[in-house]
Amino acid sequence: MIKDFTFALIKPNAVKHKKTGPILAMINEAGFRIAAMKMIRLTEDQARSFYAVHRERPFFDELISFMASGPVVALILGHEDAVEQFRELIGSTDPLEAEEGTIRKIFATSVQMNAIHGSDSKENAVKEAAFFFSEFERCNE
Ligand code: DAT
Ligand code: MG
Repeated sequence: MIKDFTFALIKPNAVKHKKTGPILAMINEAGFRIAAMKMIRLTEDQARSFYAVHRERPFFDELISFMASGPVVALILGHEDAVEQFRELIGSTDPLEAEEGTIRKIFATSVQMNAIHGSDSKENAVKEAAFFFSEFERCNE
């Protein structure tokens, strides 16, 4: 089984605006290995489960309808220190605060529509990857 990995989700705004390819190119160029990938449209219930930790936040309902508004691309990405390295590649949650050259700086259109999700811990990477992928759907080569 792949040991050091993170989970990523290219969000509906980026998929809709044909940024999947450019974002995948940045991920590959940064040295991440794609171990699993699929395009899927989340139901609102699935989006609510995925973002359950934020259910008390004022932006939760809007976040859920956005995440269920169109297809997303789910990814398991292998790399040394995958979680930390990937959070660096995507940049801060708010694109106005994201560093130059990061995925969110380039592709986010707002805090909510910030183009991509990246797990915030190893524990959450394991949980989020299991939410989207069975073992059979992962390429561990
Ligand atoms: P991150 O995606 O950087 O881990 P988070 O876990 O704090 O950020 O929030 C999850 C998502 O919720 C984030 O990608 C976009 C949305 N969000 C966060 N803060 C927000 C805010 N102040 N207004 C609207 N949406 C927000
Ligand atoms: Mg988060």
